[in-house]
Amino acid sequence: MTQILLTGFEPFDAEPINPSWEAVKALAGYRDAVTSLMLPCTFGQSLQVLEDTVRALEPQVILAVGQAGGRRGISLEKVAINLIDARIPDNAGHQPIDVPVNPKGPAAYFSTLPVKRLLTELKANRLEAQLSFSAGTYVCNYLFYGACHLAQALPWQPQVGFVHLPYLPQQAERHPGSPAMPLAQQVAALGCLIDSLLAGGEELHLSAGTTH
Ligand code: PCA
Repeated sequence: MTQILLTGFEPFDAEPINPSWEAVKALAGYRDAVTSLMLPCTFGQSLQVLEDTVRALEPQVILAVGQAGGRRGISLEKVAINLIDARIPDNAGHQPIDVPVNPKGPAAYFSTLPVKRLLTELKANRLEAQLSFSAGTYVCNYLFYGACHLAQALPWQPQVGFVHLPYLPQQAERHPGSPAMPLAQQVAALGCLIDSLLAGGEELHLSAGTTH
């Protein structure tokens, strides 16, 4: 049975809530495949907790999720870069600037999930979504890069992907002009991604113009 490790982050940046953990929590045990894990929004510790869990659980898929306030719809991240450039301190008060995630690692990793196929499935379910070519330079990109670096060195080579979620409606009220998506839709989107990962299938090599 395929095991999927689904991670979300604790709230950060003075928000009382993080949609990633709210949605990930709602999917614990989904299709007997999902293990939900909350990660601290800190450099260092977030990746350590992920690595410990991956080694214990040996999942075939690591799907990490985070909040991207201000974005519209679901962002399927294609690229993790080897750079930390923190806009604000993390939840432990650390704010690294211009340092690599891993000094010995490559400049970037690509997601090993079939992101274009996943995008077409989200759209077929009338869920607003797009590919993204930047997961930022904060804790989410750090975790995504670290998970990719870890996975390629593990004997069973789990697939790794990252999804950014927009604000929930109650958060957007405090950020005028920011798009929002109800929690039920965010949960449905992650459920749709898990269903299609469990169903399997190859990546679709459509042009970006077709999938955007
Ligand atoms: N979003 C932040 C870190 C935690 C989260 O949910 C980011 O995009 O880096």
